[in-house]
Amino acid sequence: SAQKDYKLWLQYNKVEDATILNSYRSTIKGVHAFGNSETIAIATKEIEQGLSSLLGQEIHKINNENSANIIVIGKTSELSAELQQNIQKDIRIINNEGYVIKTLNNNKQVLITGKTDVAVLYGVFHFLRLLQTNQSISNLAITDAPKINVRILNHWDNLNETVERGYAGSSIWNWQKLPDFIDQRYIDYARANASIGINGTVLNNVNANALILTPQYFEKVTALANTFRPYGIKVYLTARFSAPIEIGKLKTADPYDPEVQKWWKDKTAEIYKSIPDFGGFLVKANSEGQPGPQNYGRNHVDGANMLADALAPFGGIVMWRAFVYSEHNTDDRAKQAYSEFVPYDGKFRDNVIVQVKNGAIDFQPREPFHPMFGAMPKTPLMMEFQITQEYLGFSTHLVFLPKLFQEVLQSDTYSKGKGSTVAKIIDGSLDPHKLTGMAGVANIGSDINWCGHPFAQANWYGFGRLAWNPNLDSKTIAEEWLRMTFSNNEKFVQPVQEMMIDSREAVVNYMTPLGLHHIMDTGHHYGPGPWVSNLSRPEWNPVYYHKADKNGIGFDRSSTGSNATAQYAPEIAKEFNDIAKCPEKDLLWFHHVSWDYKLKNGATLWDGLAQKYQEGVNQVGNMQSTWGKMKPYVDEQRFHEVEMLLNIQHKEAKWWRDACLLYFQQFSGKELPNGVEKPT
Ligand code: GCW
Repeated sequence: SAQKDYKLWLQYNKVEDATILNSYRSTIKGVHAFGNSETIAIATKEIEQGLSSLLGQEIHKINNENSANIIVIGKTSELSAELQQNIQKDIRIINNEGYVIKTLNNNKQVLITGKTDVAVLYGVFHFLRLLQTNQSISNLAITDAPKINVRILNHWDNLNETVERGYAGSSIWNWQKLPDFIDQRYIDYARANASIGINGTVLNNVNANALILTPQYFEKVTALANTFRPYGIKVYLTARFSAPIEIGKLKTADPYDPEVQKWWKDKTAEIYKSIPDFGGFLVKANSEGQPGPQNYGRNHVDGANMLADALAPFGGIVMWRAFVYSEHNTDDRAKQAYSEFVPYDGKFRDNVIVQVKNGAIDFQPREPFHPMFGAMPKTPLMMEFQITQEYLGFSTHLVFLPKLFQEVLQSDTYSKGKGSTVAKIIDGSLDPHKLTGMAGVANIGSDINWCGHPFAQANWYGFGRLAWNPNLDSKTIAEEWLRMTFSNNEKFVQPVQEMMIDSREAVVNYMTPLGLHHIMDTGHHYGPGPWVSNLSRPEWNPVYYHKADKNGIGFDRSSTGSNATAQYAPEIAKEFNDIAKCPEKDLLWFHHVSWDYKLKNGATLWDGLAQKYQEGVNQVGNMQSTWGKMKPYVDEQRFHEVEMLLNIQHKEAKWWRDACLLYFQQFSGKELPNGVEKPT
């Protein structure tokens, strides 16, 4: 069953329900494929093997395209004229990556087609998902297409096999054995990504090493690009801004310097020579000590546009990160990215997209949406989520992140009035943009189970699904994933789905309730550290964020404080700014609140805070008891792994509660309310 861990959501267990199994068996007798590209070969193998395993009987290729009860796959332009006729109308309305899955009346065939081979592969995975989740496959008429163009993983992988903020072993890229040794894991990685529609990967850390841009590494990157291509995945690299100096022997990396411009043009051309579909560059510049255009008195636009000009002739893009805050800037860290970037709206080249983290600080268990969303209508903005759990208990705590992602995506920015959700901004439907994207900082490593925690696989899965359709419901995602990964038994699916959905609020409650943030121990960010105050940069210290004193707790970002609220559209700014209207989940993010302040339920802030910490502990207790009952439905190994991890999570939820309450109690000077366990 170590193999089960490795197989992710592509288990293809034999369908257990006899009625469903029989209906599938009578619908599917074989597979016919049009076309002979590598991608079609992969799609054919996937559907043959997937169906054989799901149906518990061999499903073979059928040569006669007119046979009854077969699955027909192929790119629309390669289908028979008759089939093309059948599908004409459906195909017209979808983009190049979209597909149609349609039951044809003639011989009860199911046709899976799209404009490209990769679209067919996506359609095949969708069809298999229907069976994996025991849905009906009669009278199918599905058309689906991704709403976002660039659906991409960001690996924070270094060239020495370590992974920044990685909690699942070492990097899966074996640079030493590449280019000649193609690890089976690269293929399995591409297949898993294709199954959820991910179409890009940035191989290396945003804290970049310029060596990745040397010929020695190009060979290796090319080998990976060749492996991923048939799965529809493009390779991207991070570009270290000072590379012209470090590997190009130039004296400067000033984007105004013609030699520097030429260096990047030549470098880019060199990449495209061996990787004709290279995706482009991801850049972290003038952020946390990384070099950038500001080192030369230039700005983000100058830097991004120089790289964009080098990539444009080949169709490549620049993803320029907005994660900036400066040691020289004494303004509220939460305001700095907006202040720095919003004035540049409309100044970037067409092939630049600005990559914005979901919140203004840094991947906390909860943050209000980043105020840049909605504030730069003339610039495409892409979402950056963190799938790896840097601030959410690494790969030890079970936290279902699609719930967090959905909360952000469905937040209303009001940038064009009510209903201007973050989802509509990043999918380019509110302010029409052709270039759209969503990035997820990968939680993938060399561990047998890829992600460190069996349930962390759901976060990779859910990221992909939301990048495809940012309006999906996290409940649906959890249910799909559970059925595909573990079991279709209702007695398993219902309670565990609830457990996953609740897990997000649980972590907020036992770590950072009511809008608290960034009070994790510093450096590694694991466990509580609200007392830490000795780091060189003030905004690296937890005390900067909670500001607890005898009068109360919280960061005043209202008009009486840093006025970060003013960076939001007036409708929400008003709400966040007013302590009485501010959603309680964000209260201490925006306000410094007195210990005696009355919360909506009548409790004082102190009592309410303590109760939230306790609630978090109780929620993990509930997760343990839910999981405890699932033994009959799960293989022994995964059952036991999750059980042990939940035990740690419970212990650590108490650690969080006790550490934070004992620390904050020094300021509040109040007793713990009834119902909150006293630390022992
Ligand atoms: O979340 C923080 C991390 C850094 C990371 C940085 C970033 C890659 O603590 O490790 O560096 O953000 O996103 O650039």
